[in-house]
Amino acid sequence: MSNPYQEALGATLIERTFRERIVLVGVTMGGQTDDETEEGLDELSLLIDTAGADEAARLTQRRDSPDSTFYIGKGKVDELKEVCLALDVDTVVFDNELSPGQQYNLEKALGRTALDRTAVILDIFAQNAHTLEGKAQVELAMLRYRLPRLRRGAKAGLSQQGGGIGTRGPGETRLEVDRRRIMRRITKLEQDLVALRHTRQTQRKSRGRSGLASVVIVGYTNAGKSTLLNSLTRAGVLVEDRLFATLDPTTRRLSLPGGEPVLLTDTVGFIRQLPHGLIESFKSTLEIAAEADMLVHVVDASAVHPEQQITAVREVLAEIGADQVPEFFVFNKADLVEDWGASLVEDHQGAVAVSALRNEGLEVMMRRLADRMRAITQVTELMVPYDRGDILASIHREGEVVMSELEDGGMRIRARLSSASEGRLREFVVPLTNQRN
Ligand SMILES: Nc1nc2c(ncn2[C@@H]2O[C@H](COP(=O)(O)OP(=O)(O)OP(=O)(O)O)[C@@H](O)[C@H]2O)c(=O)[nH]1
Ligand SMILES: [Mg+2]
Repeated sequence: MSNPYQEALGATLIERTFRERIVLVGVTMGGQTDDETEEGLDELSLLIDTAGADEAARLTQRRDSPDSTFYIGKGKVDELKEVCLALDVDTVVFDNELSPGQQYNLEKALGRTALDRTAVILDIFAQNAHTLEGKAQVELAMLRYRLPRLRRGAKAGLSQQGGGIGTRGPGETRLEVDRRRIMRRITKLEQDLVALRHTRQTQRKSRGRSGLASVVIVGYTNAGKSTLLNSLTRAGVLVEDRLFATLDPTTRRLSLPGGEPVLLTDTVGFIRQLPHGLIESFKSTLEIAAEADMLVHVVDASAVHPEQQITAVREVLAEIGADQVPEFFVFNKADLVEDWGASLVEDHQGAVAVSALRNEGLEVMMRRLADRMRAITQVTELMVPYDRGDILASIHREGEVVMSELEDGGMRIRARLSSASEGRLREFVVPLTNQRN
């Protein structure tokens, strides 16, 4: 823009309309510490920043249980209103999940928009979905979230105050129309997604026939999953220092050293308290992880509490039925970590430390991954004499036994073993030529 007047106007417009300012609210409950509440709010602050807004202030309260009307106490609601007035803020966001009723009551009492963490995550997802399937999944999640909250929304809530919610009137009738329209749209989206899921399954089956194993990168949002895929395969996936930059999966072929090529997929990241509705709507995307042969679990080793992020990721994996898939830990952003503490890598068997950004540690990672893949795909046959209970025990401990049979000379076992275990057990391995089929 050349006109200085227009430039100035543009700048003001951006200032006024672009970055909304928001008051954050956190509640410390039960055995939680104040630090945990603050850390939750730090993450919420990142989320609203990603959604395009700024934190103006934060308010916290300690409670035994949520207030059924407002989530926080009435006194705290008054305080919240004063803070909003003083800072000229129109929106508050709770780090906890609000029921539709609580959300409505808060908006009425505050005269402002009251949102929860779920609404912010949905907003980010809506901004970042690009494929047909991603968009449909996000829209479905948003409509399911909106349906029980139809009467809310600061403006709707306020304008209906006079007439009284729940009384039959023009507003109510419109509400019913809206509700029916949304329900029809939900049904349509569900049908579309079933069809898309079907297509995806067919594609997967044909990939399965290609015989390539599927390795899926999972992990907390912003851990560096897309950076890793790019470094390994030059996939050119968008990398951003923002949460949920990736929603739609990308798959590339990756040749492992001395092994078969595999298909490596980068997909949506997880977060603490990932809204259940989103998980439900993203089923077809998340299925990729559940059906993988191996999960590469990328962890940001420079995070304040990497272990908590691991726990959060595992909770989501369990919810989508991917907790039985073998997991390979990759501790990323090693370049940012000076003190590894005693145990991060040691505590997780077979884990490696890398810097996906600087291409460090990736060769070791690839070799380790190749070894793990070999272990889960290749079956070794062993003959173990009866008096070697120690060997039998270590095969069961270190590998996955697919068959064992009593024979004259001892126990014939077929098992999937890592190359390290196979090396140790070399004297018991039956040469291919002597194997039974
Ligand atoms: N210092 C450092 N930064 C890294 C490393 N790997 C990734 N990053 C940065 O971390 C941020 C997030 O990286 P992404 O690859 O987008 O992370 P992601 O896990 O795909 O994140 P989502 O798709 O948003 O869930 C970016 O700013 C990257 O540049 C690393 O090894 N070291
Ligand atoms: Mg990503």
